[in-house]
Order: sequence, then C-alpha cells, then structure tokens
Amino acid sequence: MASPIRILTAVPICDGHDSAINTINLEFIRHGIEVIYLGYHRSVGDIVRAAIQEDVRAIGISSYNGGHIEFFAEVVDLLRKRGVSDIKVFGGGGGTITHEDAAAMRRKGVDQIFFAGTSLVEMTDYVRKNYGKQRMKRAPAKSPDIELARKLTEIEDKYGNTKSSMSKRQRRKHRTSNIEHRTARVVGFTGPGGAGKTTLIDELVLRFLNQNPKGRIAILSHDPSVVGEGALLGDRATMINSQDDRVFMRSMATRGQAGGLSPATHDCLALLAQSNFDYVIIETVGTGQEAMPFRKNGIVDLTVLVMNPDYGSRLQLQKIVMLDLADIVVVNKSDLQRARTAHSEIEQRLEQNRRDQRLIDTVAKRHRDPGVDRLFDLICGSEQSQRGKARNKS
Ligand code: B12
Ligand SMILES: Nc1nc2c(ncn2[C@@H]2O[C@H](COP(=O)(O)OP(=O)(O)OP(=O)(O)O)[C@@H](O)[C@H]2O)c(=O)[nH]1
Ligand SMILES: [Mg+2]
Repeated sequence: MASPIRILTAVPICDGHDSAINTINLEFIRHGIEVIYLGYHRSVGDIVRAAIQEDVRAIGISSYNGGHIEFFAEVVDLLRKRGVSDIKVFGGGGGTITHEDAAAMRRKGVDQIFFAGTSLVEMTDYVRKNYGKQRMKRAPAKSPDIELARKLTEIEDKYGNTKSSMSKRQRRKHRTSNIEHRTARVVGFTGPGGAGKTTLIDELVLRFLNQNPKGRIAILSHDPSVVGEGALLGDRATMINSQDDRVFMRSMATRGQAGGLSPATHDCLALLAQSNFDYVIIETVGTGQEAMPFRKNGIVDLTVLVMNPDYGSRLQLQKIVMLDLADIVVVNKSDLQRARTAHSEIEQRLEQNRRDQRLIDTVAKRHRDPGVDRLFDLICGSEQSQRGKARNKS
C-alpha cells in the first residue's frame, strides 16, 4: 500500500483570509491526502523551513492580499536556493489573482493557480495526479535537516508500504532498536484533545531557545488520520515560537493505529534521539482514558500528562490510566473556573499512587506564565539533568 501524499498549506504574511484554505484542507484530507497546515500570516522563510522539515511533495498557498506574484516567486526561489526544488508550489486566491498574473507566476516556477469557480474535486484530482507519483531520484541533501527529513520519510514509507502485510512480530523486528548514540533527552506529552499540549510545548520551546543560544530541539507531533486515510496535521499552526531554524518539527498522522501514535513513531523517535538535538519532544494525539502511549517503547525519558480542568468528576479521574504513569501532571487552563477543584481532586488521586509525581498548574496561552516557568525548570532544570545523568550511568 502506497503512503499518503503529504502537502503543506499556508496563507501568506499580512493575510488573514483562511476560510478558503480551511475548506480546501478538509476536501484534501477526505480524499486521502495528509495536509500539514501552517496557518495564516506566514512568511516565506517559515513556509520553506516547514516544507523541508516535513519533506512534503508540494506547498499549496492561498493568497488574497494582492502580493501573490512576488510571494509565490520568493517561495519558489528559496526552495531552489535550499536545494529542494523538487518540492512544488501551487495555489489560488479567488478573484485577486488574474489570468495574466497566473501566467507570470507560472513563468517564475509556480506549477498551477486555481481560479474562482474551480471545483474542489478538480483541485484534489490535480494533487493526486501531479504529486502522487513516486519521486524521481532526488538531488543529494544540501543540509543535515534535509537529510534528516528524508530519512523520516523513508521510515514512514517503510511502514506505509508494509502495514497491511507485516505481522506484529515482523514489525517489532523491523524496528530501529539501536539508540546507543542518543544525544537527546526525550520528553513525551499526552492528554485529552484540546487540553493545550501544543500551546504548552510552544511556550516551553520559547524558554529553551532563550536559555540555550546554540541549542536545538526537535518536536514529533501526532494528529489522527481520518476515514479515507488523510489527516489534518495542524499543530504547526499553533506553534508560533517554534518557527525557528533551531527547531526541527515533524508532523505525523496515526495512519490507522489506535493509542495516540503512528506505526512509525518508535523508529522516527529513535532517529531524532540520535540526531544532535538537546531535547526531543513528542506530542501524542488527543487521548482517551485508557491510553498509555509511552509505556512500551522505552525511548521516552520523562512523561507529561496535560489535563483540562473540565474532565468531569472524581470518578473520571479514577479511570485515567496515565495518571498512574505520568512523571508530571499539568492542570492547564488554570484560568478557568474549575481549575482549583481540578487541582485538589487530581492531587488526592496522585497521593494514592505513592510515587514521586509532580503536579503543576499552568496557563499555557498566557505569556510568561509562572506555572509554565516551573514546568520548564522541572523538565530542563538541574533536577532533571541530575536524574538524567544518573539514569545514563546506570
Ligand atoms: C470572505 C472574505 C473576507 C473574510 C475572510 C474570512 C476568512 N477567515 O477567510 C473577512 C470578512 C474577514 C475579510 C476581511 C478582509 N478582506 Co476580504 N474577502 C473575502 C472574499 C469575499 C471571499 C474570499 C474567499 O474566502 N472566497 C472563498 C473561496 C473558497 O473561493 P475563491 O476565493 O474563489 O477561491 C477559489 C480558488 O482560487 C481556489 N483557491 C483559493 N485558495 C487556494 C489555495 C489552494 C492551495 C488551492 C489549491 C486553491 C485555492 O479555491 C476556490 C475554488 O473555487 C473576497 C472577495 C473575493 N471574491 O475573493 C474578499 C477580499 C479578498 N478581501 C479583501 C479585503 C480588502 C479585505 C480586508 C482588508 C477588508 C478590510 N478593509 O478590513 C480584510 C482583511 C482581513 C485579513 N486579516 O487579511 C479584498 C482584497 C483586495 C486585494 N487583495 O486587492 C477582496 C478581494 C474583496 C474586494 N474585492 O475588495 N474578507
Ligand atoms: N483558556 C485557556 N485556553 C488555552 C490554554 N492553553 C491553550 N488554550 C487553548 O486551547 C485550545 C487548544 O490548544 P492546543 O494547544 O491546540 O491543544 P492540544 O492539546 O494540543 O490539542 P490537540 O493536539 O488537538 O489534542 C486553543 O484554542 C488554545 O488557545 C490556557 O491555558 N487557557
Ligand atoms: Mg496539539
């Protein structure tokens, strides 16, 4: 079975017209395409960096601000400069892009422009026909990030192509188990959908970048595949601080696997853990009560469960398996009314475990939140470095 087509979509800088691209994204994913959505008001540099890290087949840009001729051309030029001109550019923008403009854009290297009135089916067919074929032999990677991105694609494709035919045992054998040369500390974030995992990670990344002027961090983020096997990989749209050359982010779809991760996660994580990052952060999809995504694979050093204060009642807390397993439990959205009650109920629940678990309240969407500072210290501070060193020695 061939892997799904992966494309990146975005709206240019100084443009907030995201309604069209949201509709188009949905249509693409319904037809089996994996869409990494970068959001609106995005610069050329951010778009090209994301396209490289995600190793997409093409970039779809939706532009209404009038600057389309220059903007599309700059994206094509930067892709060329970075040595990845096999990543193609296409897009649209209703009545703002004229036929003459489109002809000029094509001359500058843009593949295709879609005009007002084009049906969604036509656009989906175009993507499948033009970006669905096996890639030709690729030019050698011009940077370590390009090389890493391509290796991650190879791993994903390996699982994509063999998913239906490989038994569990074969898959285990297939796994990259050699992680002796790991350089990174791996931190796993999980929790219910919408609890604020991505917002929190982005705030932690900001603190990391400020504290370590030369440090690098990787993020492996998961979103669910939908029926039809496409996926909207939307965490990048929330990640503002993580749009930085010192952050390598990769979005993965679960591709039919339950439990919050993808069949290829273990191998991708193993590769990232030995690729010269200081930290590798992994975010699961929004999980349910029974989920324990990090228990078996053994690469994750520290697990963080991010809770929403609106989980229900004490009874629901008894059923959340990760409350027994997480090293750190975060009550995010502490600005909400129920947060105080949530804190004390979860505190009591954790006391029953008699383990050294930490409970922290955060407001991830607030800048300079003291709770997020505390979480950062726990994860990246001296306490964890000492624990990490002790673990590495043993
Ligand atoms: C809806 C709309 C809004 C909404 C936006 C809601 C949102 N979140 O997107 C609101 C009301 C908020 C808005 C605000 C503004 N808008 Co407005 N808006 C429009 C409008 C009416 C429709 C755009 C749209 O979504 N169409 C629906 C899509 C699905 O259809 P389509 O555009 O025809 O696109 C087709 C193809 O091009 C293709 N396509 C489009 N994108 C992509 C991408 C890919 C990858 C692919 C494959 C295909 C594709 O898909 C469609 C297929 O049929 C246009 C007018 C117009 N006719 O374009 C003005 C328009 C774009 N807006 C305009 C302006 C000026 C503004 C404001 C500056 C107004 C103001 N003074 O405040 C603000 C700026 C907002 C901002 N932050 O950027 C101008 C832009 C003029 C220009 N560039 O020279 C326009 C053209 C209206 C006009 N005639 O003056 N706007
Ligand atoms: N009130 C409040 N809202 C927050 C806070 N943190 C995040 N949010 C909002 O919660 C919504 C979901 O945030 P995300 O960071 O995308 O949540 P997530 O857990 O990564 O979501 P999934 O990946 O879809 O499971 C967004 O609208 C955020 O702005 C917070 O501390 N307080
Ligand atoms: Mg998220």
